[in-house]
Amino acid sequence: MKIILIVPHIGRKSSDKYVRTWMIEPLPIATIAGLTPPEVELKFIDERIGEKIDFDEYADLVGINVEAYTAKRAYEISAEFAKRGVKSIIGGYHAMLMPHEVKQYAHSVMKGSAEDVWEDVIEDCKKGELKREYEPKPLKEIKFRLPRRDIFEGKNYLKLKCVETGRGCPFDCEFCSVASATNSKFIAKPIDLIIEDIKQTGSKVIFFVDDNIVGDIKYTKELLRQLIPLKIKWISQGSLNMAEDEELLQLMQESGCAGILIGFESLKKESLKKMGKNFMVSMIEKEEIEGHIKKIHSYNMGIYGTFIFGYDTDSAEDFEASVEFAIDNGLFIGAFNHLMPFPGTKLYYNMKRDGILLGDPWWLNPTYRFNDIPYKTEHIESEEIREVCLRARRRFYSISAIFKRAKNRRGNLNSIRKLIGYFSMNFMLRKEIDEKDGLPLGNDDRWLEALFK
Ligand code: B12
Ligand code: SF4
Repeated sequence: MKIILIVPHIGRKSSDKYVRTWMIEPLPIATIAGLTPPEVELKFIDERIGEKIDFDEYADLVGINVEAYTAKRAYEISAEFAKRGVKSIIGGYHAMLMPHEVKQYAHSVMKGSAEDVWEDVIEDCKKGELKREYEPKPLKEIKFRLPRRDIFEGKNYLKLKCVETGRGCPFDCEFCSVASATNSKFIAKPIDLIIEDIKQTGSKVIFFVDDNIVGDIKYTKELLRQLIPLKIKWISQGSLNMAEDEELLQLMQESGCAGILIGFESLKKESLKKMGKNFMVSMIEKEEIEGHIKKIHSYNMGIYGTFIFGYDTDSAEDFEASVEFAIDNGLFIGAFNHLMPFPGTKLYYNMKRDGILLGDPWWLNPTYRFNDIPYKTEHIESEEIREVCLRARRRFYSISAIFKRAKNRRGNLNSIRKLIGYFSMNFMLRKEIDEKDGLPLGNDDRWLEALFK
């Protein structure tokens, strides 16, 4: 039996060149490979790194990973294989959140985590009895297995290896796909399995892809203690309340934390309340944010800050103030995104209810372009939201701001490796601002045009 696994690209601006960015091994694929019995032949194609799909290649089944931005391309791929009589199964965040839509474009949909279910898919496929949908096990019942990274052999990825220490997130931010897909549930992986996984990567540079590595502080501390002997460098994502626990910060530093992504999202209490980020509200009330940032930097950890703009409580001046705040506080890198109604999130359904979505479903709309604002608001024009975000990115990644932020030596330049990382990432992201802007989704819109007539 032969299965082809595919990660689609988002889209192409002109000719057939895809914007290359963050060339990291995709963990969902290594995870599926780890669940596949050894007698099944697996092939993996990653369109994002420029690999081409040969639709005439023999396969018993095609497995496609899907996110909102790649949905259009995933459906195109599925349709091409279907023309040749090859069945496809689609899984990933968009499949978890919009299974009814995915089912229209694929033979089968995986509605959640593949652990303990992928084996059934293979057996059903062998018997020619592939089901239209596969239900996941509840998160707490999942039996995690080791991912198989030999599937990436011969591919030109960054040295950074992805490792997962848990799945889901206990928080409930209105705009977040993870919160909706996991129903605000979180499950930690067994520490032994994580350690074994890190060792088998053979790498000393790890990206813990968890949404909040400090979600369960007691567990995190135990994990960090066990990471110390491995002498790795790692990055991850976490909430700002980590700064309230010195022992935690100490352990993060000792275990090799080089930097952490923190979702600040906004510096306005009203907007944070709307998002459901209530723990940040009290930090703003107590004026603790800058102190917390300094504390994290003092442990030699850089900060990747993310900010969101577009709530009706936000003004352009507020967002400009957030950019200056990010520059003044010496953040390593930053993301300045507009509020985005990702399909299946609370925000999406609220906007749908209020009748403010534009071109819905935007992710399939032939006229949609990366960075377009697919909703209208009363207080600010959609085009202005887009402009404000672009301006914010250009200001944050301006040469003067890159050098100003570099003055934060403890957070950004405390080793030669970090110095190289700081300048290369900042200049890469600076270049990416205009490359990604206006990117059409998918390859070919003809087959979708009828849907929007
Ligand atoms: C790591 C990561 C990245 C890395 C990607 C590295 C890589 N090459 O994979 C980077 C930083 C590059 C990245 C970029 C982006 N990301 Co990202 N990312 C993540 C993150 C944090 C972890 C993904 C992961 O590895 N999970 C671990 C794996 C094992 O779990 P899993 O993906 O759920 O997979 C399981 C199931 O879904 C299922 N499954 C998955 N695929 C398939 C396929 C088949 C065939 C089957 C059967 C099953 C199946 O089985 C798996 C095992 O159980 C997720 C959030 C999250 N917690 O998952 C966001 C997330 C996927 N990203 C997201 C977004 C929006 C983006 C960007 C668009 C951000 C931006 N504005 O630029 C870009 C787009 C990237 C692209 N497509 O080109 C959103 C997607 C939302 C959505 N509804 O689509 C997420 C969910 C974050 C969020 N909070 O909303 N991302
Ligand atoms: S935005 Fe971050 S903290 Fe909020 S629910 Fe999503 S993953 Fe959790």
